[in-house]
Amino acid sequence: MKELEVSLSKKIDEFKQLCKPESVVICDGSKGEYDGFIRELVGNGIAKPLKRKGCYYFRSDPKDVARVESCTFICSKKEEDAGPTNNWSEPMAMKTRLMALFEGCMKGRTMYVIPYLMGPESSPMSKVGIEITDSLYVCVNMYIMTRMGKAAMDRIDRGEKPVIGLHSVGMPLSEGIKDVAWPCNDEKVIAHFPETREIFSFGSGYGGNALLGKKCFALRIASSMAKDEGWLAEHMLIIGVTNPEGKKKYFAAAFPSACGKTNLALLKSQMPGWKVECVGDDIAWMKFGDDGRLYAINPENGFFGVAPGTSYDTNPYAMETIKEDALFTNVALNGDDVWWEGMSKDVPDNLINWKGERHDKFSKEKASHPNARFTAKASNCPNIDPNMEAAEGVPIEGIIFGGRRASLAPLVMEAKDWTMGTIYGASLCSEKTAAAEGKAGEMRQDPFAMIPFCGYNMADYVAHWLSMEKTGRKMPKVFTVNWFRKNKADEFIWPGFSENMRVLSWMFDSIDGKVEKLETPFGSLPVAINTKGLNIDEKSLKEVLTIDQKDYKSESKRLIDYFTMTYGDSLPDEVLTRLSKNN
Ligand code: O2Y
Ligand code: MN
Repeated sequence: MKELEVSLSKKIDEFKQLCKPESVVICDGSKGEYDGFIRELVGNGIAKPLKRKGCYYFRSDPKDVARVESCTFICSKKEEDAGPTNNWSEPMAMKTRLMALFEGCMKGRTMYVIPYLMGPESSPMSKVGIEITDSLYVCVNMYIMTRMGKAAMDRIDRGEKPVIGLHSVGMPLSEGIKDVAWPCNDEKVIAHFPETREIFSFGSGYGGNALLGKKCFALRIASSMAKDEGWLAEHMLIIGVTNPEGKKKYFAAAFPSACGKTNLALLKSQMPGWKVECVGDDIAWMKFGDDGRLYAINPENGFFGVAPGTSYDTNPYAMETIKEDALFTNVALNGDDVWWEGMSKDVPDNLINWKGERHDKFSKEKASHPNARFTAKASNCPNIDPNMEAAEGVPIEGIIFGGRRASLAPLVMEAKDWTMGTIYGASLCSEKTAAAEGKAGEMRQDPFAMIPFCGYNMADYVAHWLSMEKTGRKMPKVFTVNWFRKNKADEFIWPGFSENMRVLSWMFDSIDGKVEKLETPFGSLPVAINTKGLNIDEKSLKEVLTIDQKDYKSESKRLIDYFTMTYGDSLPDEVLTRLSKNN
């Protein structure tokens, strides 16, 4: 690796003075380096080799198991720029707090400098980042999740300015302090400075809190960049759908958590002639090209997927992806293999649960944590799209917004125009499951599935979406979907999973003007979808494909109240005017 660029090496020196590590390692992102890091993690007893080739097992501290939204801040100069749905801190006040936390926080540890690229190597839409961390677990995960090392350094050498993130687990090894397998701190802060494009993360070593390329850079900081530069950074999967004639269209889709995003991204079609290929499962960066079409790249290079619920029945491609060279965190151990709820019908004997204790298979306790994860390279995935690395990205013809609603929302509905499509995104909401915090059935509004990830004011974000429509642009068609409609007996009406291919095929044909639609003021509904070979009765099909217009009018009113209460008069007038027409 070449000498570090001057301002970057000054910054690293500054962080070194602050954090006082024992040593500094500049990562080159090579396979040899990764293998060395893994050997060190195994040698220290932090990682356990599994019988799956190249796979390793990690167990976190039980107090550090998920993203910490309450400790996540947007530190813009003006509070209104963070908006009512983000925690805000005045930048100087947050910097003062951070300097105190980071002072000496890496004592006795190594400071790793990780240069990484978000997006394909040759894409002008890709961006560089530097993560400075004291966690080797972060290093090996970043190796899988990003393009780490040379690709990023080359760009920095050519003058590209990286987004710099400082991360510490927040447990200095001062004299007499013994290290633990998963160091962390009870005090956690994940702070974003959108105006200076900086990230500081303290106290957690887990997932989105610590792998700074993901939610912190690719969504919170990137959404702010995208607003300034006229593009979109979205919490969306990207898929390519091919029909039996070999014609292909790309879709991007936003879903709140626990609504089947990875399952749709990795869908294995059972419909003759139809195929789905995956460009990305979580994040899309999208920009209009000179030809007026919207192009998307996946900034990530791997999947950080939820393990529980994943099986050969629900997601065979995910199971294939994690057969080799994957990392597993907080799942259960089954001898020298892994196990989680939903992987098999029967719970194996002699499991060790995610906390390292013997699992009583007859108890109500879960053996794996509900947020247990696998980390795997996208290139391991059998349905990875051949254009994942395309410099120009893939052309998006359809955008899908999906929620989880037991009633009201139909299986699929198409917006008449971009404004209505933007309203579909802004209205996204999800009913909580029994497993989630809060009362089951309780609704959480999650506009664009971006509530935890928007780096600025959500009202401005809606305005940014509306501003995307310009003369000469070929706007993608926008759809709303709901796989989770229930009948009076509280049973899911639609089978979901691979059967969602039928809905994708309807959207595909609708874009080509090949389907008959029922027009309503709220959107266009299918007159029919392909149900050949599907075990669903006429009444249920009708229920899931139609809407009650009276209920939809009340829903428009509810949305107006929610928008007005949350955003006051800062939401674009167009949204409320359009909704008012419909109530
Ligand atoms: O960071 C975590 O612990 C889980 S959050 C996450 C991870 C991967 C993809 N998406 C999410 C999310 O919360 O949307
Ligand atoms: Mn996500």
